[in-house]
Amino acid sequence: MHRIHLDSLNSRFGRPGQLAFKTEPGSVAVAEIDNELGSARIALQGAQLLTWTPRGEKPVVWLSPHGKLVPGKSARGGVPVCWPWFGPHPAGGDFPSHGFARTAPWEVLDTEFHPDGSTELTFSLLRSDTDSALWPHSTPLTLRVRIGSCLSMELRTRNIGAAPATIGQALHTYFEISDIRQARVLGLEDCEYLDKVGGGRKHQDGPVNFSGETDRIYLDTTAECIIEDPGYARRIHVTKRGSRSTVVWNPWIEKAAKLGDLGEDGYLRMLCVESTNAADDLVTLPPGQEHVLAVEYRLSTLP
Ligand code: TA6
Repeated sequence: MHRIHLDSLNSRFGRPGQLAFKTEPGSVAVAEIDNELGSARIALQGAQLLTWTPRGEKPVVWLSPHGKLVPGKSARGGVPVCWPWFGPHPAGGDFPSHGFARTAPWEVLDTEFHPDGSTELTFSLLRSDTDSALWPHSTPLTLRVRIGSCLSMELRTRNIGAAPATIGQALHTYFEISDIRQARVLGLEDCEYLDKVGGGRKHQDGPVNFSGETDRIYLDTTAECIIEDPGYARRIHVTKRGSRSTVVWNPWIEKAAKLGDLGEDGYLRMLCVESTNAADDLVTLPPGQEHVLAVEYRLSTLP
């Protein structure tokens, strides 16, 4: 990113001691937030939140130590914004998996420094001719992120075109945990899910435990999910709005080795619980309508 652009970002939106925009050589610009309630880093590429650590806590959003930030590739970890489709494109071909928003440039629209000490940034996706070929719709996309003792995000799609637009999307969040073998996810009991590893549609009996590659789209659920982490003696609460599907993913050993960017035993330290509009939960937006996919993450202690 050009020095001038960085200087302009800092003069327009920065606040000494709370919000600064920086970039590593040959990398992308990153907003660094540090307030009394917590800290976070958000890349302007993909408006990808990279890390979030509430004050006095261990990081809650995981970032691979090997997931370098390079132009055109989303970092392994954080919160990739999957849009306007989730997973492989229905038409297949050379459409990028999980859409193009997570690797596209975004701009900062606004910042707000709240009286409670939290910091809020709003980003807007910059469209290009290449992605317009992939996505021939006029659907401005913004992401609002509020960094405090909780983390909240709102992904807003507006259809200003003349035709309906059907979107799939996800806030594809990697949570940091002490050990996947001890962790479990509550809130999805008795849900049906699409098993992307073993195939088929299955029923969830009890909490979700992990003993191998796990890649599931839970259907027709608006439930709060709770990640229980005995090693860190904490729960991570994942609440959502505007979503009726939740994805739970851990690559385990072999898939992690194939991906090659989770680091040594990285799979042990991460767990994706993704608030999505996926599978039979796609959103069809008539002209003039908008849709918000929103999440909030917070901690509580696990006795
Ligand atoms: O959300 C789970 C998933 O769809 C997995 O199947 C796996 O592909 C993961 O996303 C990561 O995808 P990525 O394209 O970021 O490597």
